[in-house]
Amino acid sequence: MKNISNTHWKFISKMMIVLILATVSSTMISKGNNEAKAISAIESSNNIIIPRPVSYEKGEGKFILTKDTSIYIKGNNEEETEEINKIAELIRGKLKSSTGFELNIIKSDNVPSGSIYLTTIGSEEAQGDEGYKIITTPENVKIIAYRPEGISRGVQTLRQLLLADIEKDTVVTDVEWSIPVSTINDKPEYGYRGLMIDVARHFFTVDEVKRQIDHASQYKINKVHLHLSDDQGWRLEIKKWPDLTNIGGSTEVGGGPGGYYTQEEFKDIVKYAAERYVEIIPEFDMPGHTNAALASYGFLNPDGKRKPLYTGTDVGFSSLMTHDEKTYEFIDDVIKEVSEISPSKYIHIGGDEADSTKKEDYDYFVGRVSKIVEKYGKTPIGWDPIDTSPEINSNVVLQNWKDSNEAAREKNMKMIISIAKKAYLDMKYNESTPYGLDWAGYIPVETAYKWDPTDYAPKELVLGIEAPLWTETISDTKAMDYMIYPRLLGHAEIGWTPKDARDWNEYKVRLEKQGERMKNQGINYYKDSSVWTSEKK
Ligand code: TNX
Repeated sequence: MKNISNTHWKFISKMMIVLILATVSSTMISKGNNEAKAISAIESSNNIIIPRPVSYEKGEGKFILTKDTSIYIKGNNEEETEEINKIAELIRGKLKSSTGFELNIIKSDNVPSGSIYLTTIGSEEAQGDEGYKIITTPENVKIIAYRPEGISRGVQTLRQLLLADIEKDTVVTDVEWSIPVSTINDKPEYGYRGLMIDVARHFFTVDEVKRQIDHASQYKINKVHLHLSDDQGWRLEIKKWPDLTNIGGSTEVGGGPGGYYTQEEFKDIVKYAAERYVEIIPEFDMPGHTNAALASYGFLNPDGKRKPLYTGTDVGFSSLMTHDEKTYEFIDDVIKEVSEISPSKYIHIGGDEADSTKKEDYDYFVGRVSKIVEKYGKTPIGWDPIDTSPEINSNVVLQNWKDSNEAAREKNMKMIISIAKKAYLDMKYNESTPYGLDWAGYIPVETAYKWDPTDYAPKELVLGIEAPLWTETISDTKAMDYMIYPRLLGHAEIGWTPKDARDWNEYKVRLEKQGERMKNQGINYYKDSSVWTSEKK
């Protein structure tokens, strides 16, 4: 100390003051910058894209799509180019119905002015499987992604950059099909963004399911979970046990004719979904929710006799026999057949509301069935309380619909968040909704938007989200649309867009603009009055 002179001290303390001031003011400046950034982000998000992209920067000018526009495609290898070709064909078809243009698809990276270019060349691994970039200049629109899947997600965004008329299925003339000059950089927060359709309570045809896949995929939903069996119906052909569908598939809630998918039809749904980069996840609900199976085969019942078919809406009254090897042989046959025709890595085994199965029997049963699924190379998914079985470990994924998932947390099980009071599409919007149930409360559009999976589970365990449509009260496309839309757009955004980038007031504006698009696609969405005022319908 004694070596430091007075002047030195003065110098040092002056420097410290300068340093402190500099730190304080730079924090203030950067705070100011952040605020400015936030505002400019809102201004520049004068797009209507749902789910909201990670970044959207608007420039000056526009790209105009004309009858002479071509779609150029090129992957890193022949196989990728072929895959991109399929995406190009899909978007060409979509654009054709409203523009009337028959765009050429050309396999080349020598891209002239006036064309669209879809490519994986020069992309970055950090974009992941689903990330993409859309660079629009007056000369070109380029979608670049690390994987063709990312290009497919980008193409869905591209649709939303064009006029809502683009969604019409009749040719619209006298409009300019332009895309604003802009750069979009985007990738999802979660890899699992699902819609569940209960085709057991009411049966829906292959075309009805495809239509829902098509509509959901435009909002980047990438999993469609089919609830294929319940008390009221068994909906997938199992060749070894044909009465499952002959008898178990022959009715539905209310006593209608029901129906089922042959294995060929199921494969057709899977293929249709895969072209849109949507994975079909099959579910057979067990050990409860099994009356349709019990009605099909006597050997599944303690007295050896078939149960009567059921067309009501009660839950919790049926159970498979959990200590009978015939049950497990039967389940093995079912899982074997479905694993052969379903490319998904997942098979959902249900596990909910097994109120007629003793807890210890339930625990044993779900453990055995999970092992069967694993034997066929698949990952089991189950509804809570599957996580509470000591036989269940982190190889199993929990689909969490009630609030509790402590056991899953303790075991480090991955989770899909489907909390009923937020994510259920069969809950009424309000007391005047003509369809749906209300046991988990009313779910207006705002409630369906204002939640996050991390409200229910630690982020590192969350695979993503899923919105289930149970169909006790839903029997046709009109009702299905009404309950799914517009709430699914909110869930899709929760799965895709980071929490910090989401805000109801800003979302509401984008959602309102999506109304015209949904209408042009013939989607019978619920026109929530907090979003669509009467003249904006
Ligand atoms: C509970 S959610 C069920 C379904 C019903 C639904 C009706 C779940 C795993 N089980 O069986 O269809 O409520 O909202």
